[in-house]
Formats: sequence, structure tokens, C-alpha cells
Amino acid sequence: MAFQDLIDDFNRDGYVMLENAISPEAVQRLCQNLDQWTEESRQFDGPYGETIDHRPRFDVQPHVHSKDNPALRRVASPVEISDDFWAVAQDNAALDLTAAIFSPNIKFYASKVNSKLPGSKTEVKYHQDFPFDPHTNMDMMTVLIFLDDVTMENGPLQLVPGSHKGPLHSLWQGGKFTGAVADDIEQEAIKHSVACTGKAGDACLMHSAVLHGSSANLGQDPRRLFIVTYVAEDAQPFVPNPIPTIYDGTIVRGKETGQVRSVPFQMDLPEHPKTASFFGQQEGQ
Ligand SMILES: O=C(O)CCC(=O)C(=O)O
Repeated sequence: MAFQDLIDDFNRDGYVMLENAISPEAVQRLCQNLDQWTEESRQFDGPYGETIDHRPRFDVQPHVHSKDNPALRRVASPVEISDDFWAVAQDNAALDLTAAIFSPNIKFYASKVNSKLPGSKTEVKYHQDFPFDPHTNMDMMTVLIFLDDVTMENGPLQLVPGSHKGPLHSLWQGGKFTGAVADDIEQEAIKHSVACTGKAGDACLMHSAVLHGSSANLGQDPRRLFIVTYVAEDAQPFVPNPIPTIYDGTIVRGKETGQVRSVPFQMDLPEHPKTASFFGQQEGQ
């Protein structure tokens, strides 16, 4: 598809699929790192490791993860512990497309791996990313790089096309920060969702206001994503980064302008996570 068609699709739908966003060699390198981390996870029976804000870097699925059935579900800021991940975050075709869509000046904000191993039961309740990470403007892109083929069986990302043009939904329910939208909004979202499937190396570029979630991996193969958040250089954060990293703010395309650009919006402020990842918040911990 021509570059301009990808941009037009993104502007209409709030997301676009990009084939071969990273090379097969890069996929292989990232998977080797991840295979090693998954092996290591067998030694632990709960979240472990440490990020720069002293929360666990590695998160496992409660009641499922064990030595014999590793269910590593999240690696926070893998770019800090693997040069392979940092190299991909700084240079990939989805980043080029992000720069073409939002601004020639783009900074790196955060990264994570979401891993759904077969039988792991990991699922993601519906939410928008922006209310977790509000910035002065909404030019924030979540790039989900597929490290495995993503099929209808292994728990693909499900998203609502066009929802980036709609309201910002609260992630607070009944006075508690749940990191998820209300049940009625989720039920409606499920009815209008499309699944993002594709080959290892492809990427889904998703606007930070798109409503999305995903269900458990019911297949026999893993579904692992390297998820990178990029923001326009003139978007300044309102809250501390929920996945803090030494690389936050690194200019990955273009240059620093020292500008701030603001757009009007209203939303509930998020609660900073206390658990290893937002999975804990969604589970009410
Ligand atoms: O892993 C997925 O399917 C969705 C990821 C996501 O929404 C998140 O981590 O915020």
C-alpha cells in the first residue's frame, strides 16, 4: 500500500497495519531475548526484577505461572536490559510512518513486552492508552510490533476503528482506578471491534485514544508483542510515566524544538501503578 494510503487509513480509523515493520532477523533477535527471559521466569513464583522506580520489571500471570508452565505476561522497559530491543525502538518502519503521520519530530516515551503464552489466560480489558499517559496534545502513537504470527486464535488485539474521534472514557469505576472502561462501554466496544492479525515483523500503529482490549490466547502458539509508545516532540506529559525509563524523551526522529503544543480535553487523571504492570490494576490489586 502507498505511504499516503497508510496515512489516510490511519487518520480515518485511528489505526493502520504495516507489514514488515521490522526484519525477520530483528524478530529473531528479540525472540531470543524473550525466550531467555521466559526460561528465567521459571525460577520465580511472582513478579520479579526491578525497574528504575523499584517496581518489578517482569510480571507473571497469577494462579497460572509455575516452573512447569511459565506465564510471563509483561516485561517493562525491555529496552533498558537489551540492546536488541533498544535498537528496534530507535529505528523501524513504524517509527517512520509515525513521523509522517504526526510530526517530523518524535520522541520515545515508553516500551514493554506483552506476552501471551499458550494456556496463560492473560487478557486485556478495554481501555484507551491516553488516559494512562495524558500529554498536552494527543499525538501519541502506540506501536505494537508482532514477534509471532498473530491469528484469531492466539488473542489478537481487538480495537474499535474510528474511536480516536470519540470521547476519552474514564478508567475509574466505583471510585477505584481499574485501568479499564465501564462494562457497558466495553460491551458496546466488543460489538464494533476488529481484530489485528498479521505476520511476525508486522506492526499495528494505534492512536492513543483508540478503544481496545484483547482476550486470552486459546491457540497452541505464543502471541508476543513488543509495544513502543512514541509521542510528538511538542507533547509534554501531565503525569509521571507509568513505565518509567532512562530513555524517556529521547529524540528518535527529527529534532528538539523546546516547544509545547496543547489541545483542549478533559479527563480523569490516572492513578500511578503500584503493581508490576497495569494487569494488576485491571485485576483490582
Ligand atoms: O497485549 C494486548 O493485546 C494489548 C496491549 C495493551 O492494550 C496494553 O498493554 O496497554
